[in-house]
Amino acid sequence: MGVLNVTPDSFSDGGRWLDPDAALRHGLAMVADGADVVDVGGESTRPGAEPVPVDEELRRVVPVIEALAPHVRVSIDTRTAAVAEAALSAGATLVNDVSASLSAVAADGGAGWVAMHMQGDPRTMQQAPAYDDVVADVRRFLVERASAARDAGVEEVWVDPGIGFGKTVDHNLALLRHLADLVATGFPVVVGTSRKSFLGLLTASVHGRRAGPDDRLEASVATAAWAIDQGAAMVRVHDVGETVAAARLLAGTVGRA
Ligand code: HH2
Repeated sequence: MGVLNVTPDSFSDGGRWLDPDAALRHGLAMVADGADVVDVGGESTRPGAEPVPVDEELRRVVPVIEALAPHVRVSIDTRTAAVAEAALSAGATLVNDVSASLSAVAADGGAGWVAMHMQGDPRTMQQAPAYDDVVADVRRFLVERASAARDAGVEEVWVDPGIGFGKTVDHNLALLRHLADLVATGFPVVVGTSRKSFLGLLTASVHGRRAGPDDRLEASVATAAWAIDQGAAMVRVHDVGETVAAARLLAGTVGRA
């Protein structure tokens, strides 16, 4: 899943794809690089981000979805029902839902649904994240939401631990280390580590400085490869070509039976 943020303020690519033509070109480039899905988002959910008015979110994403949908499967990355509905009408077939609350929209529209775990909301989620047992708590939440969605008629339900959404570095690492627990639920798992700030902190111990978003490629690819190896069915990434190359390398060498 390639990330296409049509926003002025996303943490790593804010402002780069705000122009619809530039967004379309970048989406098609990710397809050429091997993306099976392009995830279009019109609202940043980085820590501290403020909500975007619905009209503005629609203005950003709908033209880009209409232009991309004939070429590739499109998912809509939103927390807002009206935006998810409009995106499905424009040609998206997957609702990527960081709020894990829009399953009814997916059911009504005959679309797939990604339920992601988030503690709190983007404005405040990194202030003091706390869990009894992060792996068990996230798993329980996702199985509850995913099972309810399936019972309500959503045929394609994915789960995502929500790396960086109300989690400390240790929480993120525990979720990655125990990804197999989530895979064992039987729901296909999506993982998004790409360029996230915990990678900057991890590489600080290697490089002696904290890496910025554009300097987290190796850590992004390494953690995506780890997720795939642990059984994730999809990884959400900015750097599609590099990630696909790494995944193919592993599948064709180490992973070959
Ligand atoms: N992460 C982000 C946004 N959407 N969706 C899923 N399913 N999983 C994720 O981990 C995930 C997500 C945040 O990353 P990004 O879109 O690059 O940044 P921003 O929220 O600033 O636009």
